[in-house]
Amino acid sequence: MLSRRRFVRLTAGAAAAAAGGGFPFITSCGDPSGPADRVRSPLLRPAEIGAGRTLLAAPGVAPIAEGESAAAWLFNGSLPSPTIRTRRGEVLAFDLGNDLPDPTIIHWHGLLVPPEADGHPRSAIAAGATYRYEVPVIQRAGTYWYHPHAHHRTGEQIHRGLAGFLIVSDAEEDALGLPAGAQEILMLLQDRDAGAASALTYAPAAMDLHAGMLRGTPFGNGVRLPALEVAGGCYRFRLVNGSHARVYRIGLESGAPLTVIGNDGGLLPAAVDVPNIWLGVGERIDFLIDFTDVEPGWRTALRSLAFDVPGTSGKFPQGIELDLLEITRVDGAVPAMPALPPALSAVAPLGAAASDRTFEFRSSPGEEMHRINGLAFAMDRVDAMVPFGETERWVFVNDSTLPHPVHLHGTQFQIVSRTGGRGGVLPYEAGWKDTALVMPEETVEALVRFDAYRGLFLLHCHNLQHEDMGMMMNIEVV
Ligand SMILES: [Cu+2]
Repeated sequence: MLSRRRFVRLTAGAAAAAAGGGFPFITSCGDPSGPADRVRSPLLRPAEIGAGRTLLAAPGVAPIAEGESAAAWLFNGSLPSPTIRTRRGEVLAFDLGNDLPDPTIIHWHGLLVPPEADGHPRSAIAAGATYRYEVPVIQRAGTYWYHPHAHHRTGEQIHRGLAGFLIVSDAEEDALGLPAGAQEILMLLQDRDAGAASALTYAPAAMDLHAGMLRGTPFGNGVRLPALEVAGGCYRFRLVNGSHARVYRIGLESGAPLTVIGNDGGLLPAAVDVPNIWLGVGERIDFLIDFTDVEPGWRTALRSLAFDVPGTSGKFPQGIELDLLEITRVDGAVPAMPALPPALSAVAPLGAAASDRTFEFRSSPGEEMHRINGLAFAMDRVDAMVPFGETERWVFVNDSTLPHPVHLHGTQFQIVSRTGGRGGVLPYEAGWKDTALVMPEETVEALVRFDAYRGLFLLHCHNLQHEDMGMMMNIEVV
């Protein structure tokens, strides 16, 4: 339950919001291109499918706001792609069909799958072909996602609409009694151009190939400037950063804390209240907000707070303030925050590392070059051979002026230190991670152990332009 102090803080922004006038909500930043950038639309709930069926990638048309549609590339005709719900112990079985004009393949981001099901770009299928996935779900409960991973094409295919949630549940999570149904909010965060004519068109400019595509208008689940009505009580928010390059620093307009319960690899060891959350591309965050003590009509916003990053100047720089989701309390009664146990989940430390590896992420200023240890991705070159079952200490060095969200396939890792930049491991980076945000001047150390499958996996920057331009390596688990 909210303490009195928290209630006061949660409602502190209400008077200011009320004084600012009613709907439509005015964003404080973004592309000032006209009314399209101001009017909010309801956050849609993605369509859902189970763990076995067909995913057909094909051109289509999708609504991006009330009364506006855009040409898109869609899985099964949906924007965002349908949410796949599965459970530990089930089998994830899909036929991917490709009706796009380009090659594609699906990567199940965060999921432990054998290499042939991991969406390595060498597995990409041509237009008209199909690909069969059939993998046991050996995963902890958590917020995972899926998206295309064909080389040089990931940015465009995600941009045009191909990305969705993959939600895994298990008995450990069931026991917590977390908010579900209408009280579970999934939101795929992306930044785009505001207008329907350009929002889903992929045309990166030269600057975009350096910093990555940064645009001025927040979208949630494919909807421009989304809004959400909550009927009091406690809501669970599961967010994926599905943007190209945008780093979000997520907090409530009122400054009230967010109760974080999970991240990339599922539940945290313990819930933690934080004022805001850094979320790099590819990362997920899972938090609770309790609206029990606010009155109908009260309003707030989930916001990305302003922050400074050197080196990303331009029309839509990194670190601008964006109002991601307007939230309005309406009439209704739903349960308050469940009593969370002191320990949410058992996360065993990986222990002492047998060896070290260093990966230096460098983007040369003024050039469209993004490299790891000086190398650009080569489909058939193995860059590191890693022994199965052995714990290693991996050091990610960001030797550039751009954020690099570092993503590893084939396992989940544990972040143990961050030096430089933000200067420490953040409380919501505990537990299991598959993506680590490494800001400029930061060095992040992680313990890594591959103990699910042998074979070829990937380490790459999840800035989609950086990835497409070769900031990626082949990792072979032997
Ligand atoms: Cu990068």
